[in-house]
Amino acid sequence: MDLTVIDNLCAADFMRVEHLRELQLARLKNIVKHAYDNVALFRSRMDERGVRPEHIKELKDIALLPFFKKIDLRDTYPFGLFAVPQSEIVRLHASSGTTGKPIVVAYTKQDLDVWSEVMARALAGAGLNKNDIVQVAYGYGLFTGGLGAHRGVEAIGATVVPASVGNTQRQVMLMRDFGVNGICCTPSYFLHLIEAANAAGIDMRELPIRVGIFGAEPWSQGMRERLEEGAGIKAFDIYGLSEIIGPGVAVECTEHAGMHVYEDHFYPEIIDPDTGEVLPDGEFGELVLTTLSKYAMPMIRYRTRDLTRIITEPCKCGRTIRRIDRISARSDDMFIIRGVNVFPSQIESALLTVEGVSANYMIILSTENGMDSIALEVEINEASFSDQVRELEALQKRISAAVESVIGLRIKVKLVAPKSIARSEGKAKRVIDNRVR
Ligand code: DLL
Repeated sequence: MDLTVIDNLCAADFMRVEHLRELQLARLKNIVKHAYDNVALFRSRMDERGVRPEHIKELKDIALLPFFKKIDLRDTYPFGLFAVPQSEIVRLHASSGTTGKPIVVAYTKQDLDVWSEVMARALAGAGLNKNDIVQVAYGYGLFTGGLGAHRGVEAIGATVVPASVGNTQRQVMLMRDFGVNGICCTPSYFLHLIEAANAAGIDMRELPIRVGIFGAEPWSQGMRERLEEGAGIKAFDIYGLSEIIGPGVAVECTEHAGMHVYEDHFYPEIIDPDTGEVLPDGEFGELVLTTLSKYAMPMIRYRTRDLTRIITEPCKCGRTIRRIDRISARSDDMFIIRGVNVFPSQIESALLTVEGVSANYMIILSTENGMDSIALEVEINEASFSDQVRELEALQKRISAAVESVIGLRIKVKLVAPKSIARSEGKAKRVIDNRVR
């Protein structure tokens, strides 16, 4: 694919807003009819509400439609939400989740083309092109990260290195020997790659790598600074979920001021998670997504559990597709300690404002005297490790104060030796929950 083809591909990012809304409405009508005609659960939920596909006359009529949740995918496991015959399905993916059976998602050939298109737009928007070599270090397999990024790299005509996860030393060697310019992986894994490179005497800042496309887990501004400084790159936040397509639902442009949603394919709404009421652009709430052009398994008003807001101001880059803010948290990740709502991402943001700590940490929840209690284990870096006890105590206090200033709770902080917290290759595990239920 040459550069003019990529320009055409990205044209949808800059479409006149009236045209975009017309396109969204036409696609919405079409997909609602397709889902109604072919998915029993969708039809019965619409019938219960007395809503028919022809009632969708304007975009705001989307509010007439029922919501769907992860439990609906579990209840219809494995193929109950498929809207085309199996002969039309060319790919399955699955997300393991934390309990029980995985959820299964399906793609027609055309769905895969949509996925490649949005991933190509994402990578091109981050400044990658056919002259680049891009290492994909998201897991390949049932997880959508690896294969999703892979097809996007091919679609922009860049050279893909399908490294998948693991074998960290080899990843570093490939980056150096192949002169890799871009990498796609989780932010926590990239942190691990920087450490592994340093341990092998390689300074990533001296390698040709200049772009990282990081997602699949929440990460803070502090983490961004560490990754960008540690490797001499620009870091781009990419968001997605299996139920909608995989990576490529929304991504940052070079302004790094929120993620542009590919809303010609995925229609975003923000709702109040408690009442289900649709909130105006700009307000924080739960992101709800509708796939406008996915046929194997259309998702209508899917409640993601991810908390964010739609940014209303136009982006300096000129794209007309709206942006969402960094995903601040998943509503499921919240825990309540002594009556205070706490999200792991708040703890990371506070922690990484403190100098002398590494970005490797673990939150430990337990039960003490019948009450929920929280402790934070933080790895110190090599330089702080040799400090006097007095200095370490001062560091501990600084961390505790930084966290308290954000969450309003004093929590126990334990400093642990460098490299003592397990590194993850995919999504980082940040919380160990030992609470007695
Ligand atoms: O994580 C798809 C993906 C792969 C996205 C590679 C980006 C890059 P799932 O395993 O289904 O799919 O997990 C989806 O991960 O609902 C969010 O809670 C979280 N998530 C994904 N991207 C981000 C991000 C993939 N950039 C779930 N920031 C979503 C924060 C994210 N959370």
